[in-house]
Amino acid sequence: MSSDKQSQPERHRDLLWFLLIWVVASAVLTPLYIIFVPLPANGNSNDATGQHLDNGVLDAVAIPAVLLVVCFLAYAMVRFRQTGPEIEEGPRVYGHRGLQNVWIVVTSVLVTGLFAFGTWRILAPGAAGSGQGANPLSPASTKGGVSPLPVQVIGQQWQFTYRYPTYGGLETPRLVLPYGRVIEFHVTSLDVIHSFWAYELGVKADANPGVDNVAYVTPTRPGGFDVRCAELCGIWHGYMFARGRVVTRPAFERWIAQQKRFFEPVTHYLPPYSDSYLPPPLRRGG
Ligand SMILES: [Cu+2]
Repeated sequence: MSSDKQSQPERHRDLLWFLLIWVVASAVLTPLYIIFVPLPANGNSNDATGQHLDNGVLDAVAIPAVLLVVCFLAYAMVRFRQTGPEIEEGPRVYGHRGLQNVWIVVTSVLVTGLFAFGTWRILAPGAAGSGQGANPLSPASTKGGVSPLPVQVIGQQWQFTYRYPTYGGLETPRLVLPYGRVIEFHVTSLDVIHSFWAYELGVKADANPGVDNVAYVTPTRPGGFDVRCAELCGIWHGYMFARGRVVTRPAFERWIAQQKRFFEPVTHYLPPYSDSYLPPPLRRGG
């Protein structure tokens, strides 16, 4: 049936059916997607939980918009399919004031809303805009006056090592963190560009030589997490991964004491703790 033969009530019925299908599909599929496609592991840290919220908000806006297009195409293909031997062209449409107004208002509200949400999320305490990065614009917020635990992440071809400046500048190839405390990562590199990516904690920070890149995270429960390099850094980049652990505070103190004993014979060969280190000349692209 071609739509120029449709009466006004028929058109309204089609519109109502289409809207009903779209609303039901959105109401069912949007929560299913948000619940079953979580990115990254929700609940492991304040960052991971925040990213889960951000993804959820974006999904809640994007999925109904995609379904609007898909449902419209599907409805038109089923409802207005022509079966006869002769294909009739439908009537031409020359704009529709009401529809245009709805389109402008809805898209403006969506974009303005996402802009406001994004601005709030980037300036909120602990968010990407508060005290993080190589040259932070705003000071970091510290919770309840407890000072953060600084942990330096040093990238080099092809592994990460970690220094704990408040524990005598101890350097170790393993990353262990206490939970419930603000961790202040200082990410840098000894040679080429790397990227420190602690997936389950929701942390990803560039590791560049000569740069002190700050990233905060508060692990919120014990467990393991993957550490990967997320920046192509040479032939063994793909093997630059390790496993980190989040543990209780007493377990963390025991681990630190054990690491200090283990590395004690070599610790005095290390340079003093610094924001960044100058690599030997041969490793500066030599
Ligand atoms: Cu790499």
